[in-house]
Amino acid sequence: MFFSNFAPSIKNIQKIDMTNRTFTMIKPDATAKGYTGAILDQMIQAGFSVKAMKWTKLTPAQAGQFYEIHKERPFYQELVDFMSSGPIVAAILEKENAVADFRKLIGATNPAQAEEGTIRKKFAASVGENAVHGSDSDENAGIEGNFFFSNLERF
Ligand code: FUP
Repeated sequence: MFFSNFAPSIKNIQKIDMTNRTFTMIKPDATAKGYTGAILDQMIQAGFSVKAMKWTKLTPAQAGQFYEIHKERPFYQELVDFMSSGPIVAAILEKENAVADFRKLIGATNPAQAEEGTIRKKFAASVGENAVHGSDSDENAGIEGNFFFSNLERF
């Protein structure tokens, strides 16, 4: 019974199209301030649906691996320390044109430059502690989603 439910879907899951999906994290500053519910609500109100979600905390090694692309940047260590400092919510979200629309919804990396009404404008304190992450390409959305979720944790 168990296997008859799962066996056909294994092939389908491998073929999941990430074109309409993005990956997000609600970062430690926002979870600590109690903004998790309000941020998730804004994402859902904007038309994104949740395909995977977990409440977790990154080790410094895991945060370092996730942000490997920024390894040579001056803010890397600070970023790793911050991202491993408290719990986060990681999620895969689905919507047509997900990556671009989500970047628009969260606003500029620096909340001081973010447009009115965006998640970072409303909930972020600074460029470092900027409340949320959003993937910057379909390819990275796939990589980042795979970093957090197995095929049995996404639907
Ligand atoms: P974004 O794609 O908007 O999340 O921004 P980046 O990929 O450029 O940066 C990733 C994270 O590094 C940011 F969310 C916060 C951190 N960062 C800093 O702390 N200082 C900077 O000057 C730039 C980025």
